[in-house]
Amino acid sequence: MTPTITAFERSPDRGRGLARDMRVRWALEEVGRAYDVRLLSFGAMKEPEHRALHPFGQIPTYQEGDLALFESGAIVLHIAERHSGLLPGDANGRARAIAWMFAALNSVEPPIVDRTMAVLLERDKPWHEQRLPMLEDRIRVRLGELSGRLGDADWLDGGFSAGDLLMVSVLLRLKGSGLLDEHPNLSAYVARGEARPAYKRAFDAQLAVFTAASAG
Ligand SMILES: N[C@@H](CCC(=O)N[C@@H](CS)C(=O)NCC(=O)O)C(=O)O
Repeated sequence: MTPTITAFERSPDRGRGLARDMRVRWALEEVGRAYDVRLLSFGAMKEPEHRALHPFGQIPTYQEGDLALFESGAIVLHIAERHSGLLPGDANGRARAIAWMFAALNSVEPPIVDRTMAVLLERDKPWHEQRLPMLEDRIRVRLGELSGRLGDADWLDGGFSAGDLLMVSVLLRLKGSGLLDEHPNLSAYVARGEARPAYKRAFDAQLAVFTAASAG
């Protein structure tokens, strides 16, 4: 059965690949799984019909037969567990790749999202100029640690995994901030992720939605 995911009808990032359905699209592309997309307006996301799928009224969701999932990390894990290509074959390697998935979402994404929200929503606050450097320093700490661990390896733990997919997705949110450029190995890591054919297919598909909405 072809899974259906939900995505923004008109993404606020203007098709730059940052909306979180991108991670799900990328995972599906990596494992060669076709999928359908149901587009939602901001209003529709908050309606009871969608909240039955997603308690927080957000995207992405994932439906496949009787299964309905929310949370991009859970969806990527589900895809990775049911197809080959995103998790190593050995049990310990799988566990470590899953740890990197959690690290991306729990340890690296939160300070990055804090900065994004501050830049988007708090620019006019009198304390914004003081708060921003503090938020950026928190990110710098994480990036320094991550950079040290990655070293000159291509991926975080052996071959490309769902851990890398989520970590690259999270780091992409820093594009344009200059923070990633402080660590050439992390910039190269993100570029390796973006160069994967599956990433490009997912990006193009997401961008096509925004382009079509803008033309209409
Ligand atoms: N932790 C959730 C976050 C989901 C999320 O923040 N989705 C955003 C799009 S990237 C959204 O739907 N924003 C609209 C809203 O919250 O009203 C996940 O990883 O799926």
